[in-house]
Amino acid sequence: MTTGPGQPPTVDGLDVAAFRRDGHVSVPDFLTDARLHSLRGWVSEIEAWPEDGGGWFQHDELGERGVVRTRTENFSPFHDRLCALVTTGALPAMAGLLLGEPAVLYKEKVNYKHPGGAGFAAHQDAPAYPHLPVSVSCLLAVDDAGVENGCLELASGMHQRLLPTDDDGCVHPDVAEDLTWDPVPVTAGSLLWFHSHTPHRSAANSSDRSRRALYLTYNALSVGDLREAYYTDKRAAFAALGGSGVAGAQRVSLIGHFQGIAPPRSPR
Ligand SMILES: O=C(O)CCC(=O)C(=O)O
Repeated sequence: MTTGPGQPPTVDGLDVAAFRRDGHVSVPDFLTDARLHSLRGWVSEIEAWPEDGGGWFQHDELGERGVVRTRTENFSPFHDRLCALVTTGALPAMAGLLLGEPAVLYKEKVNYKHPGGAGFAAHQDAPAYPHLPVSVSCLLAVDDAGVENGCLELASGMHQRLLPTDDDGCVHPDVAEDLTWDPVPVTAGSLLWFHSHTPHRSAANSSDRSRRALYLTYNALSVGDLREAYYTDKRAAFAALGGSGVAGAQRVSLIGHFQGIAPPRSPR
């Protein structure tokens, strides 16, 4: 880590000043090829975990090509290697620099966005993370992400406040329409950090290539270690919905930003 008078700290290519200005910052080539290869293996393992494993969340969607996995959440207690990657070393250190104080993991997920997988409506993460005033999230790209397979699109410099929302907790469509959206392609093994108030959205995957990404959310440790509280509350909210999905729109979060369709329920 380096610091200079009046300068924000930097670590391994993390441009803290750019993050403060834009509400997001990329770190290209964070993983070596060998580490990326390992990560891809671990992600394939957790994608194949059964629906009901006693702790993690699996969410699926019904796409044009049938039922595909959309998201796995809360995987770190059940996968030692992924747990080490997301809770020790460079990633929490970078989160700490962006937050300005030591950081702790709040939640973790993989979004798979397989071919035909749906996109996400414009939203800020803060309304979906009710225990926290502010957090930072890290997208760790498992595959190259571009416009054709539904990379993130961000509105830069709009992370100072919460924007008006619709009934789903997403940025109100009238407001979203007036924002300037930039696609942010990332290469596999790279990072894209963004603030919990940075508006973002993404399109469906219209390509033949999956667009898998880890999303790791950290908060200031001084606010508390709230991971258990988040997952307890998410489990209760989903139980109240009657499962991970309701007929029609699929629900993967405390807000209704996901634009995919819930698969038909299998009879019990
Ligand atoms: O994976 C994407 O395309 C967007 C994900 C996202 O914004 C979210 O999960 O909150």
